[in-house]
Amino acid sequence: MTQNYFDPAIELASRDYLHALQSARLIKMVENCYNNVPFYKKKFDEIGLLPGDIHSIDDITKLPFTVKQDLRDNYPFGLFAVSREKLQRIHASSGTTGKQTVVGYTKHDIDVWAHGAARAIAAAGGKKDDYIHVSYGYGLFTGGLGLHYGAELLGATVIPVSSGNTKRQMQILQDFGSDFLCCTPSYAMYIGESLKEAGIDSSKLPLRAGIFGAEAWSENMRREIEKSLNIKAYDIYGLSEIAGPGVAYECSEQTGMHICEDFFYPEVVDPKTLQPLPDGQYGELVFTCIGKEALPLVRYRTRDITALSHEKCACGRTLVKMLKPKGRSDDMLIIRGVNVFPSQVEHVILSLGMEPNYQIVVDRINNLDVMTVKIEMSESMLSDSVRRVEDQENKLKAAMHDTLGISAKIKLVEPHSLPRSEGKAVRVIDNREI
Ligand code: DLL
Repeated sequence: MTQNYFDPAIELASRDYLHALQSARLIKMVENCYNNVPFYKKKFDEIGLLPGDIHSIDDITKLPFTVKQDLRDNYPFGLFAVSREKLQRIHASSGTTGKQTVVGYTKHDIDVWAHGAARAIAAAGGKKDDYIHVSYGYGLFTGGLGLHYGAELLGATVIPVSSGNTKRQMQILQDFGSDFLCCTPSYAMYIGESLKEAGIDSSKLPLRAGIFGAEAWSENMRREIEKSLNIKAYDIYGLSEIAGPGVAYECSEQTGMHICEDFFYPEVVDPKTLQPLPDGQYGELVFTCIGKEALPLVRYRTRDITALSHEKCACGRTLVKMLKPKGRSDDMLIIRGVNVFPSQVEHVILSLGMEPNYQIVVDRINNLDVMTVKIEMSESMLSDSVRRVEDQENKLKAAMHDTLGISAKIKLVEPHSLPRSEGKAVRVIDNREI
């Protein structure tokens, strides 16, 4: 397969070259933090660290961690390292609890971010003559504008549809002949479902590929999307604190996402001991923004659970890969003392041939946690006998118990009765008051 690179000098660079680049950038970044962000000066002073103590990227573990609460405590602009006239854009995270986290970009930072997104589109096979249909939300959320700037930098044609109004999305897919669809995987599923309902044959559309991220999704879900939209589905990762979509992206191999480690230096640490973990071991992903001006975060704990791989990739890229995130440490539910990730529940549902339209409801009844998984039946199941539906419920119950180690109530519900999402899906309703 032909490989597509946007920045071959970086994407194919030797590890020695990357090490030197990362070292030089880390030294500069630490100076910037010390001189321009009082929060970091105080943190460094507290542990007796001077910028001169950092000689290379190998010294990264001397630096303290930053967490989301630090951004909240310094809301809205307290961690910015540049004055107002240098700021070009503000975004904010889509967090559902507490104050939103506000992030800022200089012109240079927007360019850095656009490079990540352009690399992602190119790695998925996007070219200058492609129509890139962007259905991520535009606004404070980084999805829409992130892919938009990436597509423009690549030289492709952007169709900035934004999210919502699925009928219009379908019309544009047909009439404009979009080549690439960019949205959350749950919205891609919904668009696929809506096309089918409208009697539109997706194999007749020019659509070739999709770039889906902003939430965890499984390999099974990838297969579902690829089938229903008749495309190749690529993963893209990012978070507003670090830049936005394009911090990491999948190549033709689809075996993990290459990290733009020339700008965002990754580590995976044990969430309890905070000690770095070797390749292949799952832990919490941590980023240091070695190439950004306005918000140079030091060892930012993302809460995302993944593992790194430096194995040679068949696509030729030397950039380290992060494996598909398993979820977030703060998405993890603790049910009767057992750790449960929504992604595990999704895996069970898909492995039994059902579609990933589900919702997890957790209640506390008589001091006991009760987990109910509502799953939509397919249209064809509706005509099944009660016996067959019960059989399927029992199979799901047994498989949930095997995978999660705890029992769950299973409730098969009517097709289309659970809410659909145009952005990130809401999978969990936790009614416990803890
Ligand atoms: O979701 C940025 C983005 C937009 C990424 C469009 C990809 C595509 P935030 O709203 O700040 O930014 O949310 C960041 O979303 O820490 C992860 O928990 C999750 N996330 C993002 N991409 C993926 C992915 C955007 N590919 C948070 N797989 C992150 C799993 C993802 N989780």
